[in-house]
Amino acid sequence: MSTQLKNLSDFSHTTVPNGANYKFGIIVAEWNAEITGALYNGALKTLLENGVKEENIFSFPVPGSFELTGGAEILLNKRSDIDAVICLGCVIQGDTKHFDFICDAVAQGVTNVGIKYSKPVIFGVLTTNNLEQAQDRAGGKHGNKGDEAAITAIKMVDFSANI
Ligand code: DLZ
Repeated sequence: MSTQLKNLSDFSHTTVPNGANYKFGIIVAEWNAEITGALYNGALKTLLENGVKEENIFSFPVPGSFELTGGAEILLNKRSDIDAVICLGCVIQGDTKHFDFICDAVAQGVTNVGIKYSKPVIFGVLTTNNLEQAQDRAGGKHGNKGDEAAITAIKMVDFSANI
């Protein structure tokens, strides 16, 4: 296979690789559980639909989105056989600066864990102004970002395996 990109438009919607040979962790925040539960169901269904074996999916809850980084770090530290971790959460803007601190921390934290272990750690966290925007992205009119997170995880694991 050539390693040269021809035209980026050729690569914008590449097919999803088969996930049968890979193991995935899913860490889900309990805050805004109605939303994160929908993200989780979407991610799980998408992994299974793309060949990932049920016994190769390891799912764990954490209290809030802030804990997603710690959860991913602990999981990859204890389970070196896991190929990628999908972090799912929903942070909804409130009256205080809490939103900004949590969003910044989890985005940076997820990035850092991925770099530390050289494995895909996927940012499947909704950061919305209100509940309606979150519902729209958790199975509503803008799709389910849990599905997208799962597809990203499979693509990145396959990228890592074949580079
Ligand atoms: C405290 C808090 C607040 C106010 N809002 C959210 C939120 O919208 N989404 C979310 O996932 N978590 C929230 N949390 C909890 C924090 O993520 C975290 O669990 C606590 O600050 C304890 O570290």
